[in-house]
Amino acid sequence: ADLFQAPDYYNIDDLLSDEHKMVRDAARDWVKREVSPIIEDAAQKAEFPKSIVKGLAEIGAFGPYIPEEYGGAGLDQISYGLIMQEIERGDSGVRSTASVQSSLVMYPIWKYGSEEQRKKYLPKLASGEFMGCFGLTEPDYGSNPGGMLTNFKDKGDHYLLNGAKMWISNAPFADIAVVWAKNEEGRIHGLIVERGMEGFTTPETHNKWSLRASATGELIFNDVKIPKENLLPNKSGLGAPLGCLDSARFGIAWGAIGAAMDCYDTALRYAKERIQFDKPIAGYQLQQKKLAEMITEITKAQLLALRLGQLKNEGKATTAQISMAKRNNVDMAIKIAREARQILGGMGITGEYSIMRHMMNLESVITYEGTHDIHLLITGMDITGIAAFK
Ligand code: TGC
Ligand code: FAD
Repeated sequence: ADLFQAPDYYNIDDLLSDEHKMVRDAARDWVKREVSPIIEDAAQKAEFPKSIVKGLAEIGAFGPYIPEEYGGAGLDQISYGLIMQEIERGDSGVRSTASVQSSLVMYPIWKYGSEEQRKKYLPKLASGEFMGCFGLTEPDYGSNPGGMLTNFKDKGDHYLLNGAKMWISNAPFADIAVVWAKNEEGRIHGLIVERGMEGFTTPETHNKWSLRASATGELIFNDVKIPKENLLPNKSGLGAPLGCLDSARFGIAWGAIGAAMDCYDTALRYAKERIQFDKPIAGYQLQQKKLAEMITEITKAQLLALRLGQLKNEGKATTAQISMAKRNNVDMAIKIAREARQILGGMGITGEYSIMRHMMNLESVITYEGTHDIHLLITGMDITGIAAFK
């Protein structure tokens, strides 16, 4: 892994600014130094490596595009994407932590929060002093979050929150949770719930075969008193959480490229060194087909992500365009992981190489932030004008 060469078959670097390359290279070096050496062990032990939180903050992974006045890195969307790509080259679980902190916790506080909320939370989230999580999914409402049951009642000087969220990344250690719940009229609002509030617990989800280096848990609210100033005042309705997902899905479209690059790089190197029947297996057509298709798909995914980044910078990227990139790029990465694993033969199933870990991680990535199917239906709705969800 220390010799990682990032494929750039179409000289995409020429389309990046000096700042993009600087940000990307800083993230790449940090992942090489701080993540790659420890991540296999963390995944085997099913532990989130908390020691890397400070480094994630230093490379700008917490709120890359949040303005500097709130502690963010003040970068553009392509820089955000490149940081996610480099982190996910290390591990999708680490990228999940960064995605959640940036797009699902900092973004809603920045976009939908009051000035007091921004000042109170954003700088601490940017520095990693506070870690956050995002509670949308419930046991009975995954792809269909609009049906959520979690609710809050107005009790005069506070709200009373009840319900449960499931599959929440970062939940077991998060200091704050951005939670989506319905008011008495059934309108969805975002609430900032803090660890320590009475009636709020975050049990960890065990026995995952995927994203093992990321901590996942539930959020349980049992008559939790929420101060009124913790409601996000500036947007409500399902569109509020879906707006956060647009930003997180954009980061995942880039992140998946990183996982794919690492699998390709590992498989290419192995194929050139591994001798069977007296020559390197890279010299056999069957293995070349796999490798040639991998670099083709990575290149297409890079161009899709870059164009999406340009649109996002101009404020023009649509939800459906983001869905297409998330769906295509994650599917590309999981297929490459499966092929790359085979190129390594038996060695491919061990933790000596990163491929099997990427492959298992990507099984979550293809499901969370909208499943592969849901993103297809979003494209279908966009081109036909007919929603086929229900
Ligand atoms: P629908 O009727 O289409 O929309 C409801 C309202 O929302 C508006 N809207 C949006 N607004 C802003 N941004 C968007 N992207 C929006 N998409 C829709 C829409 O205009 C409407 O507004 P209004 O004013 O008319 O009420 O909603 P629907 O219930 O039919 O659902 C559509 C569907 C299926 C696409 C949506 O529910 C969906 O995307 N489902 C997938 C759920 C999902 O992605 N969950 C992810 C949970 S978080 C997570 O997984 C984190 S993983 C950790 C990590 O990131 O690493
Ligand atoms: P379901 O919605 O029950 O889907 C099951 C199957 O049915 C899928 O194949 C789906 O594509 C299909 N399906 C559903 N509806 C339709 C339809 N209309 N037409 C055709 N097929 C359909 N959520 C958060 O809120 N915050 C988090 O931080 C978070 N982190 C996660 C971390 C991990 C490791 C995982 C695995 C999930 C996480 N999630 C999180 C939840 C994630 O977003 C959901 O798992 C996802 O949205 C799918 O919901 P579900 O698991 O309930 O599956």
